[in-house]
Amino acid sequence: MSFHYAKHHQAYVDNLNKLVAGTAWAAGQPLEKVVLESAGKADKTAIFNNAAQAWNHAFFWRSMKPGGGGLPAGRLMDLIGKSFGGFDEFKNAFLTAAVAQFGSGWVWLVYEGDALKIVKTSNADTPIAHGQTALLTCDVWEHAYYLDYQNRRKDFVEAFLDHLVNWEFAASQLK
Ligand code: MN3
Repeated sequence: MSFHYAKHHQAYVDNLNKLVAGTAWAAGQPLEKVVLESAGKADKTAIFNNAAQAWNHAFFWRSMKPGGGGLPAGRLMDLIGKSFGGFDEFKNAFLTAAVAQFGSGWVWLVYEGDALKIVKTSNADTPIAHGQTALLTCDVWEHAYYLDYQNRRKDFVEAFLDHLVNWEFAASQLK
């Protein structure tokens, strides 16, 4: 995690700062605004990739806490029951999506249309560029797990769900 935070996340932030320097629309603007204004624009791909990766990583760190895991509570647990049929079903669906993401990307729990969904995004893509409210994410790029888990992506995502997930943070993102 320290390598991931200090090297990978830092590189996206440094690259983004270089790319937006001197641009009136992006320099000094909120990160989410830069992500939304560069999404889907062919002439802004490099800025989108670095801005979205900076946003996704910041969200990933907030999706975890020391001694996390366990079960969500309250409205979030109710929504998990309604949307997936139960917590175990949610967990299986999240793990399946994480393993199924081909190549680099992210697995997310999102809130859309009064239901929860699990979505995968490729590379830097992010649910906020698709009008979805992100509640939780796990980075499934190889750099996220290879130092500790080598090829065992599923073991990494299981450890994330069992020991790291910050359900209070996820609940706080519900609107
Ligand atoms: Mn990463």
